[in-house]
Amino acid sequence: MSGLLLGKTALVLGVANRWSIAYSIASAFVREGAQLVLTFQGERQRQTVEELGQDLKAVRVLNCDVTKPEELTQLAVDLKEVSPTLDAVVHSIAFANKEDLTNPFLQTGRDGFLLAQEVSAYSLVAVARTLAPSMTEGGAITTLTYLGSTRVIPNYNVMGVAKASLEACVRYLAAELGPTKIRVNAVSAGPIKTASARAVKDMTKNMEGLASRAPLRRNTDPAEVADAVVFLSSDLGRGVTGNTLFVDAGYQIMGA
Ligand code: NAD
Ligand code: IMJ
Repeated sequence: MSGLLLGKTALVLGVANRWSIAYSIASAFVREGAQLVLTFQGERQRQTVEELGQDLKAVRVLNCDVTKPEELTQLAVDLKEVSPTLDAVVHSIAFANKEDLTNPFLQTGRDGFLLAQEVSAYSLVAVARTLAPSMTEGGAITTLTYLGSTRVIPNYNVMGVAKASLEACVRYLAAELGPTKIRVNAVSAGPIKTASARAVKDMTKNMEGLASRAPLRRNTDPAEVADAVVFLSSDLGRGVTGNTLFVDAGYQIMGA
């Protein structure tokens, strides 16, 4: 441990299981000395995330469905009990209806479009508005995005549009929160086999092709995504805000 986050309190939203990118981030945060708080999405996830929280030595595990304003308000109240100030927030949350990730994009209905935007993009704004007042010493808000925001990736569809929106939210939030020394960034991860990616058709085959074309000739390890989030959340990242940092073995630079 090098203690990059010693003395800092960090909130990580989006741990569902051991394979979640948020779990790798939480684990790296603890390694670097942060006091960790986790959230789970509704009672169905409570037991699993509480157990993971114990393994990680999280100081608190709290309920928060980001589509419920009252749960966000309560989260801010409960966090105050843990620590008077909050230093780092990680938003590792996305959702779209399964059919909108398989049907042609043209068939995306209004409800599915709005659901993807609400959970995957607007929730960052809601989280920032609710928690920024607790970040009295400044701090960092970091979210997770994917290349499908700027390139057409088969089946990513409505999620690609939501990620484009998320990345724009990062820039507008960074501009407004900068004066209070709160930085806002996104990390764009290469494909990782999590619950949110396993359902994708031909994922294993696509990841093999991708590894063969990426400059580093391999896929993305969640631990290296986590270390990038540590960097952004630590004092080392003090000059970086409003950015999207690619942690994808270099894949996104390639033209062919
Ligand atoms: P995951 O399924 O482990 O995590 C997604 C999380 O979103 C879950 O914990 C789920 O509970 C949470 N969530 C969904 N709706 C919610 C709501 N209403 N309220 C609160 N939480 C809610 O999958 P993951 O791959 O770890 O995804 C985390 C983030 O990383 C997502 O934003 C995803 O788009 C992004 N990402 C994933 C990959 C990949 O290949 N796995 C690549 C780039 C970016
Ligand atoms: C998701 C769909 C299509 C292609 C995809 C992905 N590729 C990758 C992902 C190529 C890497 C994973 N990803 C980056 C995501 O952001 C996933 C989001 C997601 C996944 C699901 C699956 C189950 C479900 N709803 C989802 N909502 C969002 O019901």
